Amino acid sequence: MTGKAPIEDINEDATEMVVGEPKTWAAGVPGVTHSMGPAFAEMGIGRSLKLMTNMNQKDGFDCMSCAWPDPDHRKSFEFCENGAKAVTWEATPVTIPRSFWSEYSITNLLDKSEYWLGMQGRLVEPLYKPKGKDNYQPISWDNAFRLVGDRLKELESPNEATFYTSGRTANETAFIYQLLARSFGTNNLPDCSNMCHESTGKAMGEVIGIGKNTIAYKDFAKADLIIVMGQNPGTNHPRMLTALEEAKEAGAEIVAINPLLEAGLIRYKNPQKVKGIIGHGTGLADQYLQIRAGGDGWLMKAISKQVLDAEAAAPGAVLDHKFIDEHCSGLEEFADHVSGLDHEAVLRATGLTTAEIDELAARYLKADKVIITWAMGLTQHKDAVSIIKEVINLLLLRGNMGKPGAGASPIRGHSNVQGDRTMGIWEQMPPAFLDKLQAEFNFDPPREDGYDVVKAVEAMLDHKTKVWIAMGGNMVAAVSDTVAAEAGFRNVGLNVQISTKLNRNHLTVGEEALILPTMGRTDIDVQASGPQMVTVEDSVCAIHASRGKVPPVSDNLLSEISIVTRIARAVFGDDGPINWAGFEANYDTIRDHIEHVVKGFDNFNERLKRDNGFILPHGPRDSRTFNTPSGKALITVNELEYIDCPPGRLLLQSMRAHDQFNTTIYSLDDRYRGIKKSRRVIFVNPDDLTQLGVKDGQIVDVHSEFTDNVDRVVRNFKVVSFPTSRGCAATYFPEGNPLVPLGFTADGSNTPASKSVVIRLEPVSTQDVQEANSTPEGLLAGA
Ligand SMILES: Nc1nc2c(c(=O)[nH]1)N[C@H]1C(S)=C(S)[C@@H](COP(=O)(O)OP(=O)(O)OC[C@H]3O[C@@H](n4cnc5c(=O)[nH]c(N)nc54)[C@H](O)[C@@H]3O)O[C@H]1N2
Ligand SMILES: Nc1nc2c(c(=O)[nH]1)N[C@H]1C(S)=C(S)[C@@H](COP(=O)(O)OP(=O)(O)OC[C@H]3O[C@@H](n4cnc5c(=O)[nH]c(N)nc54)[C@H](O)[C@@H]3O)O[C@H]1N2
Ligand SMILES: [Mo]
Repeated sequence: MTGKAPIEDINEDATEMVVGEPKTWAAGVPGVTHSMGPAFAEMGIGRSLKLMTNMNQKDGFDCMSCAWPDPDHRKSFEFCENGAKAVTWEATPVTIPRSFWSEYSITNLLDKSEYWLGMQGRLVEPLYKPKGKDNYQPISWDNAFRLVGDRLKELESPNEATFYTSGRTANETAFIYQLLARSFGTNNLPDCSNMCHESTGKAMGEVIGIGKNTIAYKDFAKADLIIVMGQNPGTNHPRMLTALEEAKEAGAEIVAINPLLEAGLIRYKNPQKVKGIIGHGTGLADQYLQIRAGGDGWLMKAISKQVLDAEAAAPGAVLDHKFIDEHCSGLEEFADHVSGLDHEAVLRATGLTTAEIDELAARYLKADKVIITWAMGLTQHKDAVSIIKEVINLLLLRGNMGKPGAGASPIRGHSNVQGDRTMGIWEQMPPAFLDKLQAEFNFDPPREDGYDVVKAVEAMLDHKTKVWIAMGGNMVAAVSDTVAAEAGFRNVGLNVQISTKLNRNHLTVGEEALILPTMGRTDIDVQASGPQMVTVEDSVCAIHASRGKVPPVSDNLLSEISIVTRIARAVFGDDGPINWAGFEANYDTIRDHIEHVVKGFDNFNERLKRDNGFILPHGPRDSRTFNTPSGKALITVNELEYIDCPPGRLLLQSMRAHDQFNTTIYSLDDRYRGIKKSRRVIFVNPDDLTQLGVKDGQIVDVHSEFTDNVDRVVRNFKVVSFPTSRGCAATYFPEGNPLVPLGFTADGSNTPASKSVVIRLEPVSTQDVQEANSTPEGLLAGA
């Protein structure tokens, strides 16, 4: 099916915004109706039900909306509102007609919003933008692959090519994609994880030897205390609310730490229960700490100090001495360091009161089993790596690791971002992995580190990148410093995007560009040996199968694996040592290689067929073993940053609205925060508004302030008075990205520090806004 009524672009006008009261609970009946209504309307009832009843089921497909794990006992509907949106967006039968590409030039399309681009329907034919032309035009698959092969073979150095990955990519695809890059000769494998949980991987990798969740799903129901930090599960991991509800019913306390009051953390109405449909639902947070952004490391340190003080008062009764003696190092230095912690500095950095901090310490000391979960509210700060190390310190002191109901629980974002890493998507894979790759495939993998996301943009700006290949994603919109990123992408010789839907990255291109349309997770994938499945790894290291359930919208679509293998054959031919054609014909052959190269995948195919999946081994979780140089978990001393905000300035974070998936915008609304009809919003505490002399509802330009003195600005945002902590403001990403300088990244992980940006607001007159709005603007064109 091609086309339905033309999609009107949405008006990116902050003056159109409708602001209501923020909600104090999440999900419930509106959650269900919000999810099913659009699905039925867009896909028809048959296709919708087929998809919804197969989502996250054992023989179904894995939801692509987030990496939340599945419970052992799955319900017949195991999905949330936002999962339904993601599936509907992907499995829409609407396709982009061929006439579209002559009708719209790239320059025209740059004026359209991400919403409009994504709503045009599925990409169904390969497209080529030749040198000197401003339009994409259809190209055959054969010619497309020949072109990519030729351009790669013409390079002077393999490092002139970069291979980006977005975290939806399945394990099998990721494995052969990194194999393609490395056998070509480069470690330039940036991925969305560089912008996401890289700080987590770096911190946990250093101190406990592995960057992944130390708990299993069932541990939630066994915990005494669950601390949810820097995470908005009501929007980004809605099924987590069910796990929290179950934990609560089993007696756990829940503490939320977040500058914003987030509806999903306050109260939950489970749409799958009668009680959720009528009545008040479950109150979730027993304590809600509205922390100053970036203050979490200070808070953790302050709680650790209280733990150590309690131990001093009752020696032997507070710390888990057995665990620390056997498994940890660094306690003495840490105790010494923390004893000098300046309480006033803690209050200033956290914005909390002594009473609030004491209450959390009392909860922590009372609990035998504690889980701390976190996401982007911790990872995207300048000293994110230190903040996360402080979380681990606190857990280690009382042995909250490698026992039931306790542990560190970073909740991943993209549905397979964790699996992609396991498969070798990383610009700095360790030598042990490269050695195995060398032994299995008989070539010398490059050993020097490649580009991460930020370095990839810098390389583009320096004209060092001739070929860019992206397995999904929309990096130009996802990365910081939009203006610099767009300039970088225009320097690339050939930009190849393997995608399901149109986005901004297809339009910010240099001389030549290709769009290679591909199947999504929902699509049935049949190859020479029959129907195929792929696998993914969720946040708790569970590997499971995913099988598409609906026929692809066009016979012309290729699977991601077909595309990768055919690019490889265009480069290496068919006589090389790697049997790329065999990979395409039967994905089991890829899994056989994974089994030989990646630890934990023994009998991969067999276990998959027998049990539909398995849990990967994990030293700290399974046996309290730590793969660090000393074999111990490290309790570490970290100097923490205090982000100073001069008078008249605010500390800005950028986060997701309820109706978006990263750079994909489903609508302009953010229901739980009471925002409708525009995303150009900046949330500010009412007392700060009074102090700044800015009115609720005022239209402002937002300028960020950095020492490089470049004026980075986004224009015409509406100020909304909101319950966020004092001195802090919030806006949405990607709209906020132009404010973050490319070089402003977390120490140690190089993740854009998009959640601690110092800004000032400059009111503009409504007349100026109207004039500005009469010129068409793309979603990101406010910069
Ligand atoms: N529907 C939907 N689901 C998604 C996504 C999506 O876009 N839409 N994206 C997926 C991806 S890739 C990811 S990584 C995850 C992201 O999941 P989240 O991390 O929940 O995403 P954000 O919207 O960035 O929310 C960050 C939260 O941290 C808080 N925060 C900000 N700064 C601080 C701080 O300094 N301290 C503390 N304690 N809190 C802070 C914010 O107020 C906000 O509540 O979600 C995944 N799931
Ligand atoms: N300021 C700020 N910036 C941020 C963040 C933030 O919180 N604040 N969060 C960061 C985070 S956590 C992340 S993960 C990144 C996200 O960065 P990316 O992963 O690069 O971005 P997405 O928006 O998830 O990518 C969406 C595109 O993927 C393509 N796609 C969708 N499904 C498929 C598929 O099945 N196969 C293929 N091949 N393509 C597909 C579609 O074309 C779609 O337009 O953004 C980061 N940027
Ligand atoms: Mo993410």
